Amino acid sequence: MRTTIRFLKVTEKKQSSYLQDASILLALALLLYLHLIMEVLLQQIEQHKQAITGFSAPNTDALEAFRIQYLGTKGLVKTLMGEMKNVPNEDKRAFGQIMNEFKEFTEARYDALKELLDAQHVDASFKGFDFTLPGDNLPLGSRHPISIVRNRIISIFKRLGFAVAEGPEIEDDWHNFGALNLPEDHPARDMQDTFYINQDPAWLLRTHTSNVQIREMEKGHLPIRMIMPGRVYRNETISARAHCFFHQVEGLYVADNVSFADLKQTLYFFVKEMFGQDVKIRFRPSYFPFTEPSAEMDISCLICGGTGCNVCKQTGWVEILGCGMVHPNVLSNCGIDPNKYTGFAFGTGIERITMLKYQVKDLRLFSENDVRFLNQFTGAI
Ligand code: 2NL
Repeated sequence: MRTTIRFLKVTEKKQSSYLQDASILLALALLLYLHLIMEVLLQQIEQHKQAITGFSAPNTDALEAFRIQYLGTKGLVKTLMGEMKNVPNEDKRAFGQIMNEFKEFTEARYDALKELLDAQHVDASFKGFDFTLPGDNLPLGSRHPISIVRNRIISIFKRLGFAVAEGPEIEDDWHNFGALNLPEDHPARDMQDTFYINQDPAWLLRTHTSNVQIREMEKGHLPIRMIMPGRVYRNETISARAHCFFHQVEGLYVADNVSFADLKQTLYFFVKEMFGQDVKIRFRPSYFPFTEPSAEMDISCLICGGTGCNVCKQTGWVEILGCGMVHPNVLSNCGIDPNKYTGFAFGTGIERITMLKYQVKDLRLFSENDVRFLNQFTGAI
């Protein structure tokens, strides 16, 4: 009984040991097989590389065939990448690196083939081309007359020590009207004259560039010697003499002891630089709510020299700007003591000056973008 048991035990032991040996062998075989797969894959990749290097693409069809065969969604690179699942775990990293390198190799070859083809294409299209022929003339653009005149005005005033200031085109009631001493019921505030913003009528399109002067004075850094060029908006019916937007230059000089004599001499210098040394000026009393006293300035007619013609309506004079001494209320509205400081201000339309200087008869020409008009300013700066 005992021996039998012993025998049985021995047999069991032997059997299990054989089984173990067999499974080890099997595992070894599998490992060998998998490594063989890896070997085979590497050999295949080498062969593919040779084929890729030898590939030539004489035309775009061949190039596209290359792309589909190697780099397409069902192409070789993708297919080989799919073999990753058959690679033993410890080789996956190395295989991944080899495949990445293969992919980059194939893409680089594709780029090189494409570049070669493109270069051939360019060469072909220039075949028989005479490079000594003169080139086509490019049409030369011209600066807009309003810009030409604005720049000229800026450069004249710059020489008198005036800086340039700019400000918002969408403005509130205070900076466009209130601070300028315009009473609540002033006609300029009317919907008929001013564009109000529909969504919020507290905002409007500025009707002059005086808003910039107000903003500069509110800063409180004196003296102020500045000009304010910019676009302004008024609700007017469009005609040869009026438009719903135009351009203005306003000027402001606030300091100790600024007088009407300073105003006259500054503006006289400006018009002589702008229109020529022979031009004469005259001042007529006028009224603006923001200046006191106020005046309008005329220059002698540039067309007839003062003898009378259509442009000056036989008077010999043409109106060019409005001006005056800054109203004390405007100064105090901006926090400047009117008992300590005085100032002069003026305003003029850039379109008006441009029309006089270049004899433009219709205001609409400035905004129609007709090259037959604009081309006449080629070469002017
Ligand atoms: C015109 C008249 C003028 C001003 C504008 C001005 C601005 C401030 C204070 C006082 Cl902040 N005045 N500007 C003064 C007089 C006339 O413009 O006919 N413009 C086209």
